[in-house]
Amino acid sequence: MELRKDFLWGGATAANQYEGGYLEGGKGLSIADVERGARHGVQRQIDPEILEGALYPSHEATDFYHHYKEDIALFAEMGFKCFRMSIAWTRIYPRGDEEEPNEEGLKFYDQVFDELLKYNIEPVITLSHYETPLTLVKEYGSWRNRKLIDFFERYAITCFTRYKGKVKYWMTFNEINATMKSPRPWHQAGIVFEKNENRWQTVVDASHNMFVASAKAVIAGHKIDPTNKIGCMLLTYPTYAATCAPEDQVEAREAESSVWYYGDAHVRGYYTNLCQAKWEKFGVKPTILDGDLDIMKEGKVDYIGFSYYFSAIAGVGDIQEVEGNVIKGGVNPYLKQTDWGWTIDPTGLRNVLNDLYDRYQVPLMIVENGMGAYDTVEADGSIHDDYRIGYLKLHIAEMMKAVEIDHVDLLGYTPWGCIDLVSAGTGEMRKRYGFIYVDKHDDGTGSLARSKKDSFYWYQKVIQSNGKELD
Ligand code: BGP
Repeated sequence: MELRKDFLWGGATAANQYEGGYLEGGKGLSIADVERGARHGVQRQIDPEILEGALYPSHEATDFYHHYKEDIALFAEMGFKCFRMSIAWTRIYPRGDEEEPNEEGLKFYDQVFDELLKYNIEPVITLSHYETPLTLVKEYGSWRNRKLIDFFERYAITCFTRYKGKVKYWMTFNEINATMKSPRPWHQAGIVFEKNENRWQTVVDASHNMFVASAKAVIAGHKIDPTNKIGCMLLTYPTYAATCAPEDQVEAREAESSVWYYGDAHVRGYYTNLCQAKWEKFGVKPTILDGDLDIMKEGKVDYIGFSYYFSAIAGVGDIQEVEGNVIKGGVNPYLKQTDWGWTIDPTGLRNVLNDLYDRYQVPLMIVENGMGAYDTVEADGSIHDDYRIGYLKLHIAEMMKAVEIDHVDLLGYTPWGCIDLVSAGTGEMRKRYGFIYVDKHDDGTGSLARSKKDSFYWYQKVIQSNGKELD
C-alpha cells in the first residue's frame, strides 16, 4: 500500500505553548498561565494566582499571536498540507462559564484559518490542549464537576458553527489518557489532588465527564457539519516486557492500559471489560448518570490522533525509571535517550500504529512526534540540527513501513513543535523541537526573530517527495 496522495504532512503546536498574547483580545487566564518555568529537568510549578516578578513562559511564548502571518508563510514554504494548533478556550470563553463568546477571540482564529487556507493548508484543531480556563478550576473544581460538560459543549458548538467550512479536522482533549497515568493531571484535567482526596475516584469521574463532553461535542459537530472529522487524542508509550518472563508481559500490558481505557471509551463508545477491571483494581466506580452511556455510544470519534515520543519497559523486578513530561517509564537498556532522558525508539512507532489500528480499525493521525534538543546558532546564523533530522528520519521510515507493509490507514503526520515553542513539561525554551528557530530564551529575553534550521530544508524535501526522499 502507498502513502495516501493527500497525506497530511504538517506540524503541530498548541496555543498555550506558542501563542502568547495571554491577556490580549479579551482572553481570560487558563491553567497554563499560572505555570512557572523554566528549570532544566524540573516540573513546572503551579501557582493559584500570577505572582509578581515570577517568570511565566506561556505569557508571551513564541508569540504566534503577532507572528501568525509570517509563521504560516514559512509553513507554506516547507510545503505543509496541514497545521495542527489548538484554540485557546479562554480566548473564546474567557472564564469558561459565560453565555456568550468573546467576538475578538473568534475573529483572531478566523484570521488565522483564512491565512492557512490561503496556502491550502488544512487546519487540524485541538479544542482543549492543556488550556482549561482557570476560573473553571478555581470556582468549579475543574473536571471533577459535571458542569464542565455543558461549558465544553457550548464552547465546541461555538467553534463548529463559527468555523464551519474552514475547519474539518478536530480533536477534543489532548493526551486525555494521561489523566489516569500522570500523578498530577493538571495539564489534562486541571486537577491537583487534594490531601485526602480519593485519587482514583477523581480520575474515573473526571475522565467520565470528559468522555461525555467529548461525545456531546462529536454529536454536535457532526450535526453542524456532517463532513467534520472529529478525533480523540491519546498519549502512546508502547511498553515492552523487561524480560521474556510471562509475568513481565502482564506488567507491560497493565502499564499500557491507560491507552486502551481511553481509546475504548472514545472509539468503541462504551466501557469495556478492561475499563471495568480497572475500576475494580482501583476500588471505585465512575458516577454515571442516566443517558451518559447512550451519549458515549452515539458520540464515537471518527479517527484517533496520538502522540508518540518514546517507549518504556515494565516488569516485576526492580526497574530504573525515567520521567517523561507527564508520565514515567522503565529505561530500556537497548535504546539511547535524548538529552532530556526520553528513550528514542523509532520501531516503537510502527508497533503502536499497528496496535491502535488492529484494535480500533479507524484512521489514525500521528499528531505529535519529535525530539527536544539544544540548538546552537552559528556565527552566520545557521543551525545544523542533524540530530533532529536523524530522529525524524528514522521515525518517518517506520511510519512508512506501517502503511506500506502493514496496511495501517494513516491520515497524516504532524511533528511536534514545528516551530520552537515553550516546553509543556519544564517550561524551558532551550528544549527545542522546531524546523524554525525562534530567538527566545529561558530568561524571557530574545527578539522573537524566526530563522530556518537545516531540518527546515530537509522536511521540505520529505514533503515534496511524499516521504520517498528521507536523506
Ligand atoms: C506532549 C504535549 C505537548 C508537548 C509535548 C512535548 O505531552 O501534548 O504539549 O509539549 O508533549 O513535551 P515537552 O514540551 O515537555 O518537551
